[in-house]
Amino acid sequence: MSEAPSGADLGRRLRDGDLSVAPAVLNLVESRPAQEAGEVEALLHEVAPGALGGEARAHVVGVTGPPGVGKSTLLSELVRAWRERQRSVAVLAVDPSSKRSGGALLGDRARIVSDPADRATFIRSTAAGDRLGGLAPATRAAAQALGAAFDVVVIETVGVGQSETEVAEVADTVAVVVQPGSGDVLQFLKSGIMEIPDVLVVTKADLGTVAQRARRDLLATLRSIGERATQVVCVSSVAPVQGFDQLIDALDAHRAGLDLPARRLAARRAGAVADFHAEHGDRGLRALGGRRAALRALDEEDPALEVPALTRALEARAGAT
Ligand SMILES: Nc1nc2c(ncn2[C@@H]2O[C@H](COP(=O)(O)OP(=O)(O)OP(=O)(O)O)[C@@H](O)[C@H]2O)c(=O)[nH]1
Ligand SMILES: [Mg+2]
Repeated sequence: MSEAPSGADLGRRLRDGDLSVAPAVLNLVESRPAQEAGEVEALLHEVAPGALGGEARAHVVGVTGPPGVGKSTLLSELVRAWRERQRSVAVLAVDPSSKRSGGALLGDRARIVSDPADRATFIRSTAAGDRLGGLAPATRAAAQALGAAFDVVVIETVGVGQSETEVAEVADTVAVVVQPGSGDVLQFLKSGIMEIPDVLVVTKADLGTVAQRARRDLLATLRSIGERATQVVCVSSVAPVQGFDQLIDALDAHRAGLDLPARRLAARRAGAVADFHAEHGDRGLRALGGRRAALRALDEEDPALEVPALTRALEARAGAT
């Protein structure tokens, strides 16, 4: 048996565009023993902006929405549409099933389907973090690492209301998937419970005019709260499949309008605070003066630092106060 490649080795290979290391990268970031933490840090160091000479190439897309809305079916089609455009795609699906109470929907649940022989597609499910709607630290690390090699990295999470907030910390673009005729998203948007998504996707357009009506209602609501930038796209993920060109255009348009370095820097800082919180709890965060103070403190750190180095900077501060 050959030894597992080191974190630095994996990072260098990602930097060279080697997509075949994706499974090994996931195994490393999901590994439990604490001695692997140094390896994860070495991996992330190799794919930090300092080593890459700029931000990672990938478009990091968050896809979120309530259970059963059709996210996985949509992603099967979206991955296919991206691959037709010669873009390599990694999907990190966050599986909350251990937390799900009802389970009635599970029987109806679709898997993301992809061509197993295609080396430029990588799909992996990981367990959700401990915090409600939380992204596991492994998912954040995997997104950062794979972003150095893949053209698109998708993070799929279940939920609506809170979950897009955490996804928004990591992703360049957040797409929220909604069911036609579901009024709750309208209410969430109006009441401010929900952060405004970058793209809204109405699924199951094959079911008829109800999808177009949902799109008009969502657009009217967005206008009424002064949000004109969010695009609303209708798709059908089952035959006749439709809407995926428009969806890709909407995602690309959002990415093209981004201040990417600013968004990525904010993502790394939020990731460091999340990792610090996971490790040291509410008490640790209080020692730093709370979440906002922790984020402000990171303003003083080198913008090119990778997440584990930022987390250590927070730990040093917490120890010093
Ligand atoms: N008619 C129609 N059915 C769809 C469409 N997309 C998904 N479905 C169906 O909706 C059900 C749920 O789809 P999933 O893709 O599993 O939904 P999900 O959001 O991933 O669900 P969870 O992973 O459980 O949160 C399945 O039976 C799909 O076949 C669509 O565009 N049209
Ligand atoms: Mg699913």
